[in-house]
Amino acid sequence: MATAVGIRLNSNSRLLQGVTVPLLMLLLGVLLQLQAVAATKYTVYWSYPNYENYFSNWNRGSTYVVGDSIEFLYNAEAHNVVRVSNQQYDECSTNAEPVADGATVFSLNQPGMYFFMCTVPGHCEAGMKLQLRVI
Ligand SMILES: [Cu+2]
Repeated sequence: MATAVGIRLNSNSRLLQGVTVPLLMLLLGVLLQLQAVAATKYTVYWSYPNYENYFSNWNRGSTYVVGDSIEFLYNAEAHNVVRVSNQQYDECSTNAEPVADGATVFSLNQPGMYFFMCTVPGHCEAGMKLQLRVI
C-alpha cells in the first residue's frame, strides 16, 4: 500500500494527483485509528475522596481496552489498593491482601469488569473505590 502511494506521489499526471490527496487522507485516518487502539496506561491519583462519587466521576467517559493498564499513585502510609470482586466492591469488604507500594499497576489484560478498593477502614465507604469496564 505504501509503495502504491509513492508511485502516485511521483507521478505528474493530473488524474493521479487528484487521487493522491484523498488517498493520503485515508492513510491518515487509518494511522489515527491505529493510535486509538494502542495500549494506554491510565494514572489515577488515589486518595481519600472529597465526595462519594469522586472516582466514579473520574472514570466517566473512559473506554478501556484489553492491553491497557491502570496505575494507582498514592501515599502508601495512608492507603492501599486491591482488586476485588463485584460483591466485595459493593460491600466494601474483602479479605484479599492489598498492595501498598504507592505506585501499583494493574494490567487490564482481559475483557470484563474490574473492581478496586482501598481497605483502610472507612475509605471505601467514603468512595475510595473504582470500577471499570474493559472491552
Ligand atoms: Cu485509603
